[in-house]
Amino acid sequence: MLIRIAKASDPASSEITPRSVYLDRRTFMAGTAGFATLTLGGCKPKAATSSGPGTNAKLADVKEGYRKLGSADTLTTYDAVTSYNNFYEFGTDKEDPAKEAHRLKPRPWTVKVDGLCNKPGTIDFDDLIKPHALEERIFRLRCVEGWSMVIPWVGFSLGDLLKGFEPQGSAKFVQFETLVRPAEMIGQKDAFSLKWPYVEGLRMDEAMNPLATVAVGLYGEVLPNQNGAPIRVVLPWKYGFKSAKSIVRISFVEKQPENTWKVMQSREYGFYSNVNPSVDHPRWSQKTERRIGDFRRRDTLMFNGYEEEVASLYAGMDLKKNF
Ligand SMILES: Nc1nc2c(c(=O)[nH]1)N[C@H]1C(S)=C(S)[C@@H](COP(=O)(O)O)O[C@H]1N2
Ligand SMILES: [Mo]
Repeated sequence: MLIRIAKASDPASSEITPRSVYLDRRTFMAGTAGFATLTLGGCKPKAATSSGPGTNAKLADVKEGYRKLGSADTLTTYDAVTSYNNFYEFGTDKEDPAKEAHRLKPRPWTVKVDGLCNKPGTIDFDDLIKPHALEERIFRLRCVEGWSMVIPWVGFSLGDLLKGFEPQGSAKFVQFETLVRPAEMIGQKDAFSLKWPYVEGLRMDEAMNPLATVAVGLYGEVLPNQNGAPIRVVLPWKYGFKSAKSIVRISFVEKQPENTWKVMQSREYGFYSNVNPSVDHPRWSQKTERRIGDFRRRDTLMFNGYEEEVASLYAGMDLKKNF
């Protein structure tokens, strides 16, 4: 079986915390860090992850993971998270992935692991996930286009996944590759779109940072196709395009790998792509952003607000040159 789906013996949805309480609880928890167990109205709320509002299968046994948010951060609605997407494999409009991604078959799914590691192979998705406890991790997502969301992902540390393949000392970077299957990904038939497969990469120490996440779900449910089913990465301190979706290959390499948007327009997109309000995109400022669901723009934060967690990765680097 895959990532454990809730059993019939689990509480019926009518017994589960109503969505309004779930969201209130999130607002209430804003500003608190770590893994504290909080209470609401004197009773312990049920696991938030048992109350996903969508129609995908629920994920069972999801623990509370990272959830440090600012006082002005509230969860973006499930509807917005799943209907306003960038996933060019399904088309270039924000509405295209939600409309077209139903063709994608996220099972069976294998991930090929190769390059500089002791345990390469082609691994079935279920076997890949099995050794890892699932956590709900709530992160801001900042797109380079100037909009942002707050998303409750379900997943685990990318570092834990990668360590299982025993990367060698010579592996300085890791590259991710997305599925190419034009019959299911109709945006791949568009000759004027990106070059396929979509590829992305990280320096090894970035990939090992505890915030680097493998996501297999959101809002307590199996990842919707439009969000990168069945497996994607989430790098919350980087612009959204670094977080490659529907991954089929992970390669350990010595040299800095290519990444799709840099290949397309190297003047506009770099390899590091850390959220940085003081480095403008050539065609637009990165100083502010619009949180989907909000009216006003807000200031963009250095490293998307995760400076404390990741700044040391870039000590001594000129982030204006290495954007
Ligand atoms: N394979 C692939 N991954 C991708 C993209 C894409 O077009 N193809 N778009 C990226 C961009 S630009 C963003 S902002 C995020 C959006 O993730 P979401 O739709 O789940 O919010 O996915 C990223 N991952
Ligand atoms: Mo993006």
